[in-house]
Amino acid sequence: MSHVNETIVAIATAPGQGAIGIIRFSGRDAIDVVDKFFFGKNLTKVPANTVHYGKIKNEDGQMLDECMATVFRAPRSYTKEDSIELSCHGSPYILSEIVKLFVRNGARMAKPGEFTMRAFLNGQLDLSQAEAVADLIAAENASTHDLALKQLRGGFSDVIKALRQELIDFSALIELELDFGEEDVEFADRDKLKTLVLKIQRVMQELIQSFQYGNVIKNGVSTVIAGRPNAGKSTLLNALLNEDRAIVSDIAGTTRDTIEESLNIKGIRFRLIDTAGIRSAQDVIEKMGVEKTKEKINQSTLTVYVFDVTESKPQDLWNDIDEFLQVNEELKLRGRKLFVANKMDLNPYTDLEAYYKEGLIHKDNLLSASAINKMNVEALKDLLYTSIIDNPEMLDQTIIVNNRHFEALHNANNALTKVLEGLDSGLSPDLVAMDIRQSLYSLGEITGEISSDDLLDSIFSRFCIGK
Ligand SMILES: Nc1nc2c(ncn2[C@@H]2O[C@H](COP(=O)(O)OP(=O)(O)OP(=O)(O)O)[C@@H](O)[C@H]2O)c(=O)[nH]1
Ligand SMILES: [Mg+2]
Repeated sequence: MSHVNETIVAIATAPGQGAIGIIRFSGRDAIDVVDKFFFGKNLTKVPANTVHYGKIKNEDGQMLDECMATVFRAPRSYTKEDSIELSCHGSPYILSEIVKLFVRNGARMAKPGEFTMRAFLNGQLDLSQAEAVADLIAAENASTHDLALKQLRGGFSDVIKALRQELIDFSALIELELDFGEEDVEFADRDKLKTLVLKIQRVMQELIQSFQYGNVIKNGVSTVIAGRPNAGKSTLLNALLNEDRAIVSDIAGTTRDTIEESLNIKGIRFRLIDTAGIRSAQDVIEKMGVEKTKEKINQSTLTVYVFDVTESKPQDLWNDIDEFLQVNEELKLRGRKLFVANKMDLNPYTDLEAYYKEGLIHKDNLLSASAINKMNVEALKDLLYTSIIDNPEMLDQTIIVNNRHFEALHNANNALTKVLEGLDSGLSPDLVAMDIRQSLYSLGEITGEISSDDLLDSIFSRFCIGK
């Protein structure tokens, strides 16, 4: 049959952007055809069923992409012919450029189902198996259609997704080893797999830790910014957010109501609440405003009390604290108080230690700053962060963890530990694959992209057909 002599080529992965795109080649000369433009090992000399890194360069020597080439030799391939699968980066543009390069140089585009047809013609599949492949293709389309992913709030979900995808790719390689049964092949690099698992576990542990602090990722740490009128509270809020969110003016009483904005510091979300200035109330309306701010302070996990060093002497600050922060034994244990000595640019020689007060204000919770110049704003962020991370007593008052996520994190972590143990003790690939699947499942629960089709899609799009 003449067509069997031709090398066919097709993009085997689903159309569109993806992490990896696979180009598949089959035919008597497939390995020679690819090798001419593959710069790495000489593919015509490598053993069957091995994977090799290399660069694809076009006729002008211009690099198109870095790829992994999986080399299969007849009859041990899907089509029973010599075959190559090039795993490239998943850009549709790059993939089509590479296919065009090979079509100009010895291959031709495969017709729909042609890989499967060759497998059938070469006796690899019987007809019912060929039909099953067709069914799988249909199923794949339906499931990709349903792939609407729920998202976690906060920045971790993308990280988990990317790591999970890497794990899926490994899993697919291990599943492929299983397909080769008794033959001793290793497509999945065990060392790389280990490194990946450890990397995922590190992220898991960070997450577990942050979830222990009351699901702060989702709900945020309520942080009230309080102080006298004109102290620079709104200026500080803007500096923390790095944008002009609150109106700032030299008129005392600029901020009338509370303003709330969220700020992410190293993965923990802080709900910053800018309040109206408080001072010894002169009239009823003002008294009401003061009460409102006090209430906010009582409900918050953290309070950042801002004072103007040019206006407030130490005794003024201490009086304010007595009056507004209601420091008593009970409250001291509840919300944590941080103090910001603001407008240091106007009074750079301010003696900060003069403001210290036993058990209340000390070097660990008093920070000098110039909000207007953003001086020490980063240090304040660090202080906010450590206030949460280093204070287990904060646990009591933060909102309960999201149990489902917490459980999923633990399950994923445990499954990953099993994967590591399995790898170390040389466990058979099918058992390692099982533990990986369990980890994938738990990871998927966290990001909401749980779908048993994932694995299937990945294996299928890589190994079954090039459309
Ligand atoms: N020199 C100097 N001026 C500042 C600093 N921070 C704020 N200001 C000025 O102080 C004035 C009051 O600032 P705001 O941020 O509006 O103060 P506030 O505490 O929000 O005031 P209210 O909302 O009225 O309670 C404005 O003119 C700011 O430009 C600072 O670090 N240095
Ligand atoms: Mg203000």
